[in-house]
Amino acid sequence: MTDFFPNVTKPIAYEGPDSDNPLAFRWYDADRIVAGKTMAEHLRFAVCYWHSFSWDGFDIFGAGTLDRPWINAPGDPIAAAKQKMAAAFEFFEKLGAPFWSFHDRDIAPEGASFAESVRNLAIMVDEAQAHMERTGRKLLWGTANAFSNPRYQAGAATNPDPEVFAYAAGQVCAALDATHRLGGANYVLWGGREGYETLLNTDMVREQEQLARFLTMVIEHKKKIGFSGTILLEPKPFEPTKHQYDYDVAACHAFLEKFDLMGEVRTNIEVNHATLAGHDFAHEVAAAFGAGIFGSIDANAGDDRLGWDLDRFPVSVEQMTLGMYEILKGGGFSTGGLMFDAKLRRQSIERDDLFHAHIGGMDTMARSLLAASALLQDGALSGPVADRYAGWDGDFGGQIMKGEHTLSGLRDRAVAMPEPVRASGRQEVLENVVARYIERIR
Ligand code: XUL
Ligand code: CO
Repeated sequence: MTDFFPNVTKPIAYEGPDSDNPLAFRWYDADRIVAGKTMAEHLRFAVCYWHSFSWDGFDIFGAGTLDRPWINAPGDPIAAAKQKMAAAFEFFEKLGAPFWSFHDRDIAPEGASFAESVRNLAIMVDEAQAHMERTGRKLLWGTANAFSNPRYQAGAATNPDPEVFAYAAGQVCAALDATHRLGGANYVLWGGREGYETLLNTDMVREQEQLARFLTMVIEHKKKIGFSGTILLEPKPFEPTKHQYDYDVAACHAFLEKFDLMGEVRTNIEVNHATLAGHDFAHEVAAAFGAGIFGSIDANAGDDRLGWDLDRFPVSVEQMTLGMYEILKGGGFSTGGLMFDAKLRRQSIERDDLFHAHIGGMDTMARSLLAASALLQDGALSGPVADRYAGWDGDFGGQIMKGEHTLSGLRDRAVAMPEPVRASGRQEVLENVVARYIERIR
């Protein structure tokens, strides 16, 4: 057992809201029962490999800043990858998050050829399997990095060159096989560079047809190998390309409907991607449940002023309560969970900062779960919403929806009727209700 985190000598424990211990949970109490399930069962926390273990703090303006001795550790690339994995599993275990997630290239170095990359991945999947058996950690999802290598400069599935499509297909096949071997609960396809910069060089209709063909092949392969996890698309409106095809949940829904892929694929909603698309997090969750394609969550956040993907750990209980409320209302997670696709600020250079970030994120989500669950159980919001639509449950509203009235019939009726009576939308009352539930969490 390695000791990359010597300051954390025992697993992070729940100590309650009055604790001042920075290395303890104040709200996340894994075994506490909330609405019939433990907090751990509701929240299904996962740590991501890439931001936490493969990123040293570099940005487009400068080199890495973070103390990450497991990155580029001495020895050959496989020995270095094994050191990194040892650090990751030491962290997962000490934090007490039950799940993790990875891209193929996070855990295994890309080789000089495709065949070597596949061999590297197989070695590291064996290594991961041993760590998972030893520590009891589980895989929330795996994915392929089909966007970093220059070969993917013009996309993977949506590349104008079928040779690149074929290479990406091979890579995703290997990553899906790896996810299956590790018992992954889901497999994610985030668009990466599946989008475009300018219509001057792009055939958008053709590229989306290619994307559908690719996804169809992924589904076929999933069935062929007997992978029982869920295939998830992760919407994002832009970055890295100017126009990403999987813009938001609505765009993914239209895409799945158009190419007859409904029922096979769901969505992995990232909070910061929702806000970049001009939506609230809660909106995207509600849209996904409405369309029957809710899958999982990347639990990070942006910044009110900055219009790029900041991947901050979640700190706003209000924002997350509204999202958790929609998740619980929709029935909660099945194969999905809350995955911290979140990274530290570049000046948070100490290894222990990784613990502080995750503890804060897990406590924020646990508090949000408690508030959301109480709101739901008391019908604090559903009651007023039902009242607001009561007319549609009555005889007249029911007749309209059953198609028993025509446009001209309603015109004749309007001629004979007084002006409809308006009712208050009561938004501020309801905002105060939410605030009260958050204040009262214990
Ligand atoms: C990129 C992003 C990815 C996906 C996995 O914005 O969120 O990390 O979650 O490829
Ligand atoms: Co993400």
